[in-house]
Amino acid sequence: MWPGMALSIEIEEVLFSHKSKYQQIDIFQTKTSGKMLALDGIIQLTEADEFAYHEMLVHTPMFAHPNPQNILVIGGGDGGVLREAARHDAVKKIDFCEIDEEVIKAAKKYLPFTACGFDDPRVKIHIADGNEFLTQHQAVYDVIIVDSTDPIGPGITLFEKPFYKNLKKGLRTNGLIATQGESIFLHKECIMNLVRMTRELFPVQEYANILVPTYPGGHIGICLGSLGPEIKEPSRQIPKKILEQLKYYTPEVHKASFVLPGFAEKMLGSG
Ligand code: SPM
Repeated sequence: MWPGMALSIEIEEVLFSHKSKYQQIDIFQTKTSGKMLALDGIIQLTEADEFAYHEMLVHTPMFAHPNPQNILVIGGGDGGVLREAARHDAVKKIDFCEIDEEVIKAAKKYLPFTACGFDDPRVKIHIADGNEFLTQHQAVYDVIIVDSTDPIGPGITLFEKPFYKNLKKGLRTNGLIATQGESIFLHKECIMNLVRMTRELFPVQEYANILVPTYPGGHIGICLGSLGPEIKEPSRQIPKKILEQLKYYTPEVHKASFVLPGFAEKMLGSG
């Protein structure tokens, strides 16, 4: 995924190591970044900076939507996205679809800081393939959030057009999607493809950038599509109760995350 580059994080202890039906799952105690989850050797989160990714992937689409009630989360068995989505009082139901039950089990045991939303009464867990799940759930959701791994291994179909078509079909009027959007420096082809697919399907499409030091390149993006609401600004006041709980997302950061460096703006300008 990033030829010629490596990211090293000093490990103090291996807490969990297991090969599931789908992937190698490892949880480490790091020296300076707290606990860390890796899937197939790729860092998914560290305790030190997971808030940046999870807050932005969730609150950007959730605050762009005027009244998000029915939510679907695909992937993200660590529970970080669920934790953030559950902060919204408007939410009535969260379907959580994860292919690998073993990730959920390991997160509940070793990553309680992300795996804290599974018992919320609004959450229904589905152990299933996200794409197949969507074929049976059409016109249901206000916001769909895809917290995928990279486009290798079990997550590969989540970067393909049939999946994006199904995401659109899963939405109600005025619905939005937000998907893991890789790195503007490291994955140009992949991002251009994501943006092109989203633009072909959605009247509104945007790409946001987030600072996350423990992802390669120190950043990661979100690809967003909307059937109606504008995305680049929150559509409503952010409740004080939520703002006080957050460490990265603010209404100003929401807007600023869409201001991309010149080369990326040019790259994505025409899709
Ligand atoms: N809930 C955490 C799961 C994280 N999902 C995204 C992981 C992406 C890992 N690769 C990042 C590469 C960025 N250039």
